[in-house]
Amino acid sequence: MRILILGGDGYLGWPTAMYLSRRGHTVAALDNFSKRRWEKELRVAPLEPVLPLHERAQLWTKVTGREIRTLQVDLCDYPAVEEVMREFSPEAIVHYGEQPSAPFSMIDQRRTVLTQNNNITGTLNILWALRKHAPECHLVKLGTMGEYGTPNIDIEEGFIEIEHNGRKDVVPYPKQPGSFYHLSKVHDSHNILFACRAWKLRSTDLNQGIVYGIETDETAHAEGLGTSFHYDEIFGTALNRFCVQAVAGIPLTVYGKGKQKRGFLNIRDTLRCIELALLHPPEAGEYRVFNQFTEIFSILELAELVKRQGEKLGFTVEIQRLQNPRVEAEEHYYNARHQKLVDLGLRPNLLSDVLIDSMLVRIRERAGRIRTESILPRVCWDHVRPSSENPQGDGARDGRRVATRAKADAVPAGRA
Ligand code: USQ
Repeated sequence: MRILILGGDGYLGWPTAMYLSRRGHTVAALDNFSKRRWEKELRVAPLEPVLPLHERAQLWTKVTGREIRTLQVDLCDYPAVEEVMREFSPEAIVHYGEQPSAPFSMIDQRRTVLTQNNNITGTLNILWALRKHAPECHLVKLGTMGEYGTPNIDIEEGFIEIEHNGRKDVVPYPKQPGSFYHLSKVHDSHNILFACRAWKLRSTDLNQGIVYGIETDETAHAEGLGTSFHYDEIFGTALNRFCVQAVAGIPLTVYGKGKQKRGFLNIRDTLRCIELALLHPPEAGEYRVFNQFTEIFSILELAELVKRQGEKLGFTVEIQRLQNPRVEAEEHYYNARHQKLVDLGLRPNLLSDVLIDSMLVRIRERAGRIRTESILPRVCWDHVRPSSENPQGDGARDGRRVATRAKADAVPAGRA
């Protein structure tokens, strides 16, 4: 298949490009490298240095003899998107090309607008370009389990049958996301559903859970093929962050009660899920949703797993419950269906002590690169901290609350 990976420079985009290239597909990896710019702006960096995309692609060719084309294109630049569609003529697109962080989207007005403009405009441009130049192409779009929020009923895969005043219908599952980032994915989902219906496009929306892990078979192929593994408060996610914190000797940052439950999956399973979606495309006009995760954990359960394994390796690991910087339910019902990818053949790599051990060992080898100052959460959902761009923060509106919060930032709510 001719497959275009959007966001090919990212944590998941680059491993996906190699994985699909190794399986004989013709792969092009596209990116505008904006995440590298945002990293500099926010003074955060991946744990391991990440070679420029074209250098990683050259290295890949050197060690495997296979080619991954690289393209620098901004998805918000419609003529450029059209040009790629015409010229590469993809049979499938894997779309990771969005601003991926919830905390980033909550920093300030500029980042909220940037996140939604960038994500929604990019996806709309792809839909229009597909309509005009590649209407048969299968769009595999990375959505998020966070689109659903944490409702007090079972979460279905995309759609739910409801009965109302004696009549029944199957409708998109209600969305109650928890950040402007997660909302951007909700808006994408609606736009894609409509484009499939109106223009007979075909798409799989993968509502993915939180991905963990540093290594895949392909990143391990040669030094220099590694991916962008983050542990900072902006781009790092729960389990990856906890492993780095354990190595750095920083108490694990559990937000609030830690009873928030989420779906998780190994980075290797992300790649397999993408492949399964590609190998089983939907019909023309079909929009389908797969919930892409393999296990549900509470945040505290994960922290406890990392603590146990870390201590076995000789680290001193404490768990610290911080005042929650987010506005979210800290204790709730959570039961989400995730059957469709299993039906297509997914055999999950479940989270094991061995996997956590191997992450901790690998992180220990790079411990000197950990920027400890980027770990504690400073972005709060319900107030803006003063910054150089916004010296007053929310202070003018509610000085007392900012003062209380600022003092509480990164201060423990209690020890678990
Ligand atoms: N959390 C902590 N401590 C931390 C980091 C996070 O307790 O140090 C908690 C958060 O409060 C939240 C949960 O862990 O309740 C998940 O947070 P996260 O930062 O690991 O993940 P999230 O912001 O939800 O976003 C990540 C990815 C995003 C993807 C999403 C899948 O950044 O791209 O869409 O996971 S999901 O969460 O299923 O929507």
